[in-house]
This record gives sequence, C-alpha cells and structure tokens, in this order.
Amino acid sequence: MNKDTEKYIWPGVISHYRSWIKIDAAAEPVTLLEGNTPLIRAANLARALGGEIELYLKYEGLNPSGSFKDRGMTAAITQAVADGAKAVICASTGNTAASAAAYAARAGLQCFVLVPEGKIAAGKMAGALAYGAQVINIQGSFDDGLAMVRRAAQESPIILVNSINPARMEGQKTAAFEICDVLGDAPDWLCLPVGNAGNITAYWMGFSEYYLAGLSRKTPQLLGVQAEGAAPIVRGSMVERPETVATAIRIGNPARWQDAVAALRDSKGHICAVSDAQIMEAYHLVAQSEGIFCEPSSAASLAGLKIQLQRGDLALQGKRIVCVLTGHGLKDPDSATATIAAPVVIAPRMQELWQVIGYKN
Ligand code: AN7
Repeated sequence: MNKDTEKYIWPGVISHYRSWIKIDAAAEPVTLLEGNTPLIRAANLARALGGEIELYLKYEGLNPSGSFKDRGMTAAITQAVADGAKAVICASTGNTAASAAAYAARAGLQCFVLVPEGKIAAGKMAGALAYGAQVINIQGSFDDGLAMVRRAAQESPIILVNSINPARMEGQKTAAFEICDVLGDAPDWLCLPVGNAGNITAYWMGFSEYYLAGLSRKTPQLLGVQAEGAAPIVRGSMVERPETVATAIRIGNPARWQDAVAALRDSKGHICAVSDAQIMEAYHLVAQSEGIFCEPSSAASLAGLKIQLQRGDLALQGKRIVCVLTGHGLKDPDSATATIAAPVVIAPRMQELWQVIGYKN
C-alpha cells in the first residue's frame, strides 16, 4: 500500500469522529463505512428554485443502505453489541428498517422491523428482506408501530433502535460535522425534511457541538419541512391519520417533537408544510436539473426552500444553504415511473428510431 493511501481511506463515522461520539469508548464499531457523503454544489437547481443563493445538496442517499439512517445505525448497533444484545427492533416508514436490517446482519443480531402495511417504498422493503430482518407488516400507521416497539423493548431484552435511542443521535450528528469540515464553517441555513424529528435534533446537536468547540464561527438556521398531510409540528397538534406521497415522513406523532421545537427555536429557524404536488415537482426538478435522484421525502426540503424563497419572509437570498437529500431515489422507483410519461415503444427498425429521435444527417 502506498504510504499516503491510509489517509484517504474512510473508516466510517464512528472511527472518523470517535472523540465526539458518546457511546461505549471501547466498542469495536459495527460499520459499513457509512458517511463521507458528497456535498454537491447545485447552481442549476438554485436558479430553478428562483434563488440568488449558494446552494449545496448533502446527498445522504449514497450511504450503504441508501439513506442517512446508516449514520445513526452504526452507533446504535455498535452500542447494542457492546451491551450484549442478541436482537434489535424498530418501527419504520422504511429506511430505518433497511438500515437496522443491514447493520444487524453485519453484527450477527436478530432484527425485527414493524412497517405500515402497503405504505413503504419497494426498495426499502426489498432491502429489509434482503438483509434478513423479520419484517412485520402492521395494519396501522408508523405511530402505532412505534408505540408497540417501545413496549416490546421495555418488556424484553430486545434493544430499540429507533431514534429515541440516544446512540442514534450520536451517529447522525456526524452529518453536521462533515458539512462544516467541507465548507470550513456552518452554512447560513440547513434545510431538511422532518418526520419523526430525529434528524433535525441530531443536526442541531452536531452544529452546536462544533460551534462550542470553536470549529465553526456560527450555527445555521434550520428550515424544517413536513408534508401537508403529515405536519403535526407545523400545526401544533398530532395528526391521527397522516397521509402523503412522501411515505418516509408519513408520521403523525413524532418521537422527537419537543427536541425539534427546541432546535427550531434555538437556531432561529422555521418549519413549514408543503403539498404532495410541490414535493413531486421538486423531486423531478432536482433529478432533471442536477442529475441527482432522491426519494420524494427528501425533495420535500427543496419544495420547502422554494416556497420560502417565493414568500421572502425568511432571510434566504444571498445565503449559503445546504439541503439534505435524506434518501436515494432508487428506494422508491414507483414514485418515478408513476409520475413520468412511460417510454415510447418501437420495433427494432432504424426508421422508427429516427422518427423518435430526429437528428439524422
Ligand atoms: C428519506 O425510516 O422515520 O425526522 O422509519 O426516511 O429523522 O424521522 C424515516 C424518516 C426524512 C425524516 N427523509 O427523518 C423511518 C423514518 C427520509 C426518511 C425522514 C425519513 P426524521
């Protein structure tokens, strides 16, 4: 190995940020080398959103199981193994399930995931099954599932790996560190979708810790975005039957509700709701203007940024803004194929091809 090679090898978020991660200090990380995701400048998208802004996309879909959940899961599973766990459990709208399943497989733990029947994207179900988790479809919502897994963890030795588990926050906050490390400071605004509100809580922890340690000159303002049909924090009351195309954030009673409210207050941030139509518009826009494919829930952050740029009552213009694209578009192929015109069909004859594409000399 070239002697310089070692410094280019990414060891995963726990090893890279070890002194910051409050889990068992002696624990050997259970890692799939998650993290170190690209922060991509998105000038085309900024123009399309109508902003004179310096826009970056934190492409969390490039994590090993395809979403940001892997950052927290490496920490939660590492701690679970250190605590002698044999099995873990979570409720999920899909991504947590796939991530828990992957890291549990890596660690040799049994994994149970509760998902709302018929309401999780195909790629997430495929992942959870492929990694060998026991998938349990519940005839109810994510919120019903979360209440059940809380009970299950209280009344058994099974470890809960939803974001109520503090180790999850320890891993997830590393995304804030990475953004500061790349930009040399925190951005002016961080914009992200909010479901169970673990991620917004973790980002605020990360940015606050870096700021207090003198590693950034400021903390960002947070712009949280919920789907209109699942916007308990925006409305200030629980949503009994949450509904949205963005199934990942189809959550009516977020576990980290109070932490999210505190983060929004302390960051001088804002939380808003966007419609399914606005989400799908942003979903197509980022793919077609930047070549970056995210799932609909992730695009909610872009939709929220767009409406806030239009409203103009937050000081966004001229600012450096990071939008978090939380999950990969391939997680939810049906959202793409159902909303874009189907491919044309031709016979295998050149004449028909020329008819479609034009361009012939
Ligand atoms: C792509 O997987 O809650 O506010 O069970 O998958 O931290 O919940 C997923 C959430 C945003 C919201 N984007 O983050 C689950 C789950 C994507 C997500 C969120 C989720 P939180």
